[in-house]
Amino acid sequence: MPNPLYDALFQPHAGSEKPFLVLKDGQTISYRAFLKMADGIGTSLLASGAAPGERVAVQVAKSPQALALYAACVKIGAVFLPLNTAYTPNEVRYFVTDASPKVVVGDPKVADELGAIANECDATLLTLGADGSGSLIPRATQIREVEIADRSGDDLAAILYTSGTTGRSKGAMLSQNNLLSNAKVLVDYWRFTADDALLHALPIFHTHGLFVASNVMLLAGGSMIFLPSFNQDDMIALLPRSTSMMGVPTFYTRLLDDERFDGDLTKHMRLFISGSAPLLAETHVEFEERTGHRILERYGMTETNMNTSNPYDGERKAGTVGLPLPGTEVRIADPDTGNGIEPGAVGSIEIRGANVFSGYWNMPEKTAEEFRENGFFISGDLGTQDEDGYISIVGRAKDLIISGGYNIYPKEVELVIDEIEGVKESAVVGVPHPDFGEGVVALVVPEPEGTVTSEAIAAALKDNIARFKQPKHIAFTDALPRNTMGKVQKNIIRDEFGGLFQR
Ligand code: MCA
Ligand code: AMP
Repeated sequence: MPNPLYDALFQPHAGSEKPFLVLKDGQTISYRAFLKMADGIGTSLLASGAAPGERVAVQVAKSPQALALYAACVKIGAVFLPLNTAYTPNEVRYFVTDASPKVVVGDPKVADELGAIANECDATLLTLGADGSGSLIPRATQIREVEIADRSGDDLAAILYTSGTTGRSKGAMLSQNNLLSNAKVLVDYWRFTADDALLHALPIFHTHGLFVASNVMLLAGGSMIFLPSFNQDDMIALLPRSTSMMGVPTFYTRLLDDERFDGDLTKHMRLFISGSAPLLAETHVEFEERTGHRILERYGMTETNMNTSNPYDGERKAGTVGLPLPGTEVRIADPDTGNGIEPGAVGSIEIRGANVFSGYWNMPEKTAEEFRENGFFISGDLGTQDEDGYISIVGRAKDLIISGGYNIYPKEVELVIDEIEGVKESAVVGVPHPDFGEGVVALVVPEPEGTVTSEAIAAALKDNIARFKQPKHIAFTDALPRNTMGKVQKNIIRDEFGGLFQR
């Protein structure tokens, strides 16, 4: 029975003893062993009610088993719904309620909280810990080879939630074809082969680490040096065994801050790729001076996978995100009308192609708002295109902060702060941060007689929103700067706090 994504990514490796994952301690997991792990997990999922088209929500630490859980979902046709491990139970409740999965897989350490959430939504809770154990993993004797579910390219493979400007997260529905078409283009464009060993230190609950890195390596038949998270010493130790690396800009600035990181350590590397957040041109230049390698920067979104990339051969222009990928149309349009604008001018970056998602889960109106009638998806990013076709991202039409590659929507944080007793209103902005690119700052207006403190605000945020979204600095003011229309002038706040985190 056809299942295009499984047939392309996993099935070709059945029985292969080639190492797929190489772990920090040197242990290797062959493709065959990995697929067997996926069969075990598939057995458990099916027994717990997962079925083709049903969602499986997952909040677990990165491990070989966590990746095999993705493979299992593809095989049985369930819709994989990964969640950031930093999300609080409150945040997870929203996703689970919205997506109504049949199965929730979570860390045994938070089984009580997640169990209660799963219960409320009639889902079954299974557990998977960072060490790869838990009720998701059946005993060896119980493992059966599960059948490959019949799926078409238009069937959903995954839902990934992205925060919304209104504060409500939206589930981007990604079909098998969205993922597969993009993976095929990227393998080709970036010349990945079975000889590649990708240094993988990204989380696997987002597009970058899951689809861009893992799907590409599976399709190429290469191996991944699979680290639980980014750790500087591990990176330095394992770079010499890798041929390629994908990372957010923070990976690159941290490596450059380390004097052990030099040309010798990277001399056999084939490719360094950066994305998810802007890579400063100066990082690009410093990296080349130190290592002789030019980082290849690309641009993508949860809703679209990858859209543009600097070329493998040819000029990798610092400060640009490169050229539209084959099969993807990228245009710069008038943000208000969607009409064409003069070449070189700043406009709305809009995307059309097989990589573009089909819409937001249960949100047809939101979906309609973000597409033009001619099928172009409005990215919310502002950019220009130069005479050679290279795109540069110069700003955002959406009020978004990107911190260490994670997206934070100010509205979501403001809504929580505004609920706190003694707070009249607040404005949350991102300002330059040497490690994370942008750091979150909250400017708070207390009620006239209020006695609210930054400690009280931090305490109230603690259980509500993920740590990475919480302000790294809280300041108070009598009134927010507003223009004559009453709109908060966030640029003034950004200017005021611009130097806060600078070294
Ligand atoms: C951790 N912290 C952060 C972040 N990460 N604060 C702000 N922004 C962050 N990104 C906080 C923690 O809450 C903690 O706070 C302290 O920093 C140390 O935490 P730790 O876990 O030790 O941090 P780390 O391991 O050093 O993590 C930093 C990191 C990580 C390696 C940059 O955030 C990361 O792996 N980022 C990658 C994100 C990613 O994959 N994005 C792709 C999205 P405290 O000490 O105060 O408790 S996909 C996408 O964007 C599109 C599709 C695309 O184009 O790719
Ligand atoms: P996400 O919603 O997590 O998928 O984040 C997508 C957003 O990340 C895009 O809309 C861009 O704003 C940003 N992004 C991704 N890659 C780059 C890049 N190379 N340079 C600048 N911004 C980027």
